[in-house]
Amino acid sequence: MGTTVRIIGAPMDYGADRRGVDMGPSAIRYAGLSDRLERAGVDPVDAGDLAIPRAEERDPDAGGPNRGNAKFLQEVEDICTRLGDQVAETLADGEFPLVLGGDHSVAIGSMHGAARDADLGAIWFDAHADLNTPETSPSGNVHGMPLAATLGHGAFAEMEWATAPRVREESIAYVGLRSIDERERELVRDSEMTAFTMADIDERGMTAVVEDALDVATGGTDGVHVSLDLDWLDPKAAPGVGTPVRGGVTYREAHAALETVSERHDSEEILRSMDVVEVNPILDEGNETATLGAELTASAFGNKIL
Ligand code: HAR
Ligand code: MN
Ligand code: MN
Ligand code: MN
Repeated sequence: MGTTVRIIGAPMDYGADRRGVDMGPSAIRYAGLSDRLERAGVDPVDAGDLAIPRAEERDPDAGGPNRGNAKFLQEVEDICTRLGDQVAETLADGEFPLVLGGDHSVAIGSMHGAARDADLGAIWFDAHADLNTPETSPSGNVHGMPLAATLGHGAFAEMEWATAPRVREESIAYVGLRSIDERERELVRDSEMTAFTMADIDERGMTAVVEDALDVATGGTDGVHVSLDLDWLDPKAAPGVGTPVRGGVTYREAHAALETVSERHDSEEILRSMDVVEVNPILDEGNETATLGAELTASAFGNKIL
C-alpha cells in the first residue's frame, strides 16, 4: 500500500512581521500540490486548515513579562499545541503529516508532534538559523526561534508545548545557511548541530551536502523531519517570502536536494514529517514561490522523470 500524505494547513502569521504568509496554504494548494503528490506516487488527503484568528484580533503581548520580547507567543502556543496534536494523530493513523505554513514558527508544533513517540532528526533547509529565544531575538518574531524552542533554549525550557526532548542537537543539520545573527553564530559553532552553509554547497555540490545531512538526521533516530523554508532559495527563484536573502539556492539545486531526500526515503523509509513554510503570496510573482513549494514537496516523494 502506498503512503498517504495528510495535508494540514496552518495559515498563521503571528511569528513574522509582514502579513501575508497566512495565505501560504491556499497558494500552495492552488499551485497543484495534490496532483503533484499523486504524480509522485503518494495518496494525498487534505485535512483542511487549523482555525486561526486574525492577528489584528489578538494581543501581541498576551502571556506576560516572562516571555521576553517574543510577539504573539500566547497565540503561537495555542496553534502549535493544536498542530502538534494533529501531527501526532496523523502518525498514529499511519499517515504522513505534511504541514503547510504559515510562518516558520509552525515547525515548533510539527516537530513537537512528530517527536512525541520517536527520536526525530531534522534537516533545516533555510537561509536562517532560527535559533533565537525570547531573550535574544533582535526582532521579537517567533519565526526566528523554532529550533531554539524545539531544543528548549532560554525561556523555552519552561514551555512544555515547545520543547521536544526527543530532538537532539546531534541529529539536526542545516543546509544553505547564509543569514545568521551574531549570537546564533556562536550557538551553532558551540553546538553539536551540523551546519552546511551556502559555501559548502558551492564547494561540494548540493547532492553531496544533502547526503551528509541525511546521515546526520538519520543517525540514531527513528525518522527525519524536513523543514523547508522557501527563503532557502535565492529570491530570483522564490520572490514570495518575507525575509529574502540574496545568494541562495537555485531552482535546480533545490530540486536536486529534495530528490536526494526521496532517493534515501525509497531505500530506507526515513521521512517522518515535513513542513513547507514562509510562502507569502502578497509578495510573490504569479504564485511562483508557492508553485516551487508544491514542486519541491513532490520531489521529496520522488518525482522522477523516468
Ligand atoms: N534572525 C532574524 C530574527 O530572528 C531573522 C529571522 C528570519 N526569519 C525567517 N526565518 N524567515 O527563517 O529576527
Ligand atoms: Mn526559517
Ligand atoms: Mn528563513
Ligand atoms: Mn514538550
